[in-house]
Amino acid sequence: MMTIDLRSDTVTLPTPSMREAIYRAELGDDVFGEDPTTNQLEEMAAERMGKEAALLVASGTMGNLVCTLTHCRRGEEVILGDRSHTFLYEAGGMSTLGGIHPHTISNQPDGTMRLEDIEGAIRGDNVHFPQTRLICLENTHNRCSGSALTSEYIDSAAALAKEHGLSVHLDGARIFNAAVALGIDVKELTANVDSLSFCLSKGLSAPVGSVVCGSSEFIAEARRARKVLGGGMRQAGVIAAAGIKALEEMVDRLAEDHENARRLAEGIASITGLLIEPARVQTNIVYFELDEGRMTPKALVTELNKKEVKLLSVGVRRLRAVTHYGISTEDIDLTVKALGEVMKAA
Ligand code: TLP
Repeated sequence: MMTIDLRSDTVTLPTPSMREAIYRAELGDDVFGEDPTTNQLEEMAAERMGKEAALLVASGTMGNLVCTLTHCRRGEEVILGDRSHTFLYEAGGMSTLGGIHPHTISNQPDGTMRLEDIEGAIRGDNVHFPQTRLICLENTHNRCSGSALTSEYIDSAAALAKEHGLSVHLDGARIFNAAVALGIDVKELTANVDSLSFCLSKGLSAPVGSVVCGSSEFIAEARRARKVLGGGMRQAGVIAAAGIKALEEMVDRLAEDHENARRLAEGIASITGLLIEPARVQTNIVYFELDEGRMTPKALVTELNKKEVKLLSVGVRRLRAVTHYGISTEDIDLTVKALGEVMKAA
């Protein structure tokens, strides 16, 4: 029996066509700018995102950090959501390595930050304050049910930033999930941000890599920041080759993952002792809670493991399941069945 691994879309393995492309990739030294496959991926990514240039980096974490270091100097401040991945799960990179001050404001359940909260957080010209430089958005918003931020919201946050002379960075780790869920071209979500980073290695199934996009001038500086972080890779084409296939072949199928996530959410809603609002599930991330007084999420995870289903426990009562390439409708039904059995026995 195959394990149904719903811990994350990061567990996806490269597709056969990616493996073939990796094998056949034309290679060179990318630190000299001579890896043709990396150059091709970067051009393709920039074009897809409607930006002048792009840069391949090792991970989403590195992408966000490279961008933050490029936008801000030591002692400057970034406004970001209190449930953002950058604030919660990137080891405090901006302060550890950049001396950059994170200023968190509340994320709303739909992943946005209220514009009035952002405006209220922007520092005035006063010697006591760090200087605000950057606003970070996240789309889809991982901790906020994988919700998709609309282009209208992003554009209004960007207009506010512009009014105050600030830049906007978008953590677009799952930006294609947002575009597919909203039924729009991804460019509509990126048009007014100054930089963005998106992941090849999540729902798009490539084994490694993220891409940072922005103006040519920004990317030239970002290249230096990547080098500082030890991220200048040599025959990076072995990574880029899979990334090209990810962009060519894996974007449209994300709709399947969204359908499976909705099916899972509805299944969970039918199980006594599990709490979920299925309407919140717009993309491939499903959060749900255990009713009070029931087993702990860790115990639930252990029991499910015995039935070859893997989920992530992410809080006192909260769990997460993420759908992805390789997970079928049948797997979802088996997961709902396993959850029902475990809850019945609890
Ligand atoms: N998210 C991972 C874990 O770190 C939680 C996951 O399984 O969801 N931005 C967002 C919105 C992310 O969800 C992630 C990874 C990243 C950035 C970082 O990407 P990597 O793991 O490539 O450094």
